[in-house]
Amino acid sequence: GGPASLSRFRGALVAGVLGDCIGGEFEGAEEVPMESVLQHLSGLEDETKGNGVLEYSDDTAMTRCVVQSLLTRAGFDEQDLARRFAKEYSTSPGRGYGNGVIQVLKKLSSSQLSDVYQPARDQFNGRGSFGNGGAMRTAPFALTFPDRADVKRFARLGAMLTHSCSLGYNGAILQALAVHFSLQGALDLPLQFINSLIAEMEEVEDNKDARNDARILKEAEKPFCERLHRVRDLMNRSKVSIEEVISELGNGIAALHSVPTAIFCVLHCLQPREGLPESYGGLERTIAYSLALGGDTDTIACMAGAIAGAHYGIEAIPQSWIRCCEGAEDADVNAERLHKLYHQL
Ligand code: 8NA
Ligand code: MG
Ligand code: MG
Repeated sequence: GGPASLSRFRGALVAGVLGDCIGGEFEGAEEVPMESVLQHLSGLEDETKGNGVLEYSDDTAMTRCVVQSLLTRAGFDEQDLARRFAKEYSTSPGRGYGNGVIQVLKKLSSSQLSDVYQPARDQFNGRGSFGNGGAMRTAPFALTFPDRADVKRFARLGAMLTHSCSLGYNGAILQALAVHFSLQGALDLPLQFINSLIAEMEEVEDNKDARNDARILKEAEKPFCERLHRVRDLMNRSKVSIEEVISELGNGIAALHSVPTAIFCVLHCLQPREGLPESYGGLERTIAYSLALGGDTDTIACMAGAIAGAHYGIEAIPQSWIRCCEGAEDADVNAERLHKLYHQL
């Protein structure tokens, strides 16, 4: 479809869920042979499976809160979103949340909270979390607001409810921007796509808080820009090993070690690659490749899935995969609602 078509919205929201559900199998594994990935994926085509046998985790649980809040409030409402996060956690605490964020979610349930951003600020001795929990749930902002300034502003605020370190919320901005550009068809020109992201992040990281956090954590002056330059170097090379991707970009739970990685997965899989089945389309390649990196596989595949889904559209997603994943049908229905809201705003 054309820019911001319904197919792209459905692709983005559904493929994000699939990445989470399918990636859960390998979460935290140090090494994941591609053979195991392909075996896991071909198991999904087995007709006896289906009906949501693969459960979603915190990534999708929180994304669903963002979607419901944006739809119900027809825009961003931090009080409403904070309430939804807290309620979701108290209803299903076993979805695999990060160790730190659980404290925030418990505090957000308190009725006498005057500032919903305060619990996040208190994390890690006042430094805030740099985990990828803000980035993993950020795609709906790109699917709600057509204006790029709004995408950036609300992705940041949405992440800051749990992640007050700039390396956490700037990762959420980067992920939202990647979905935003992909939705416009920008992945048709991959080099322009990565250059646009770098240009945007140059601005986002050009402030005192970001520089201060980067210095304390001994990162480059503009950490996400530096990583995006590495992504551009890697994507211009004809051959890249999994080991190099992991050592250059990372596969961990920090936003800095996973958002640029997810973006690389999408770019790398725009074309057929050795080791991936020829029968696979780009979206299948992206999910498979993300899992083969190991580490925080559900979250990296969730983020890569959302970006890739916005590019390839819903038609690129195998029906059998959708049937296997809890929450995929819901995501499809909600994508249509977001598409309507987006074209109203
Ligand atoms: P978070 O805010 O608890 O951060 C995750 C972890 O990052 C923390 O538990 C800390 O270990 C570390 N961390 C973050 N900020 C700091 C800091 N300033 N100083 C020191 N350490 C810090 O939770 P989140 O929502 O960001 O976490 C998201 C990830 O955790 C997702 O991958 C999600 O799926 C989940 N998860 C991951 C794994 C895994 O093995 N990769 C397992 C279970 C859950
Ligand atoms: Mg998870
Ligand atoms: Mg994870």
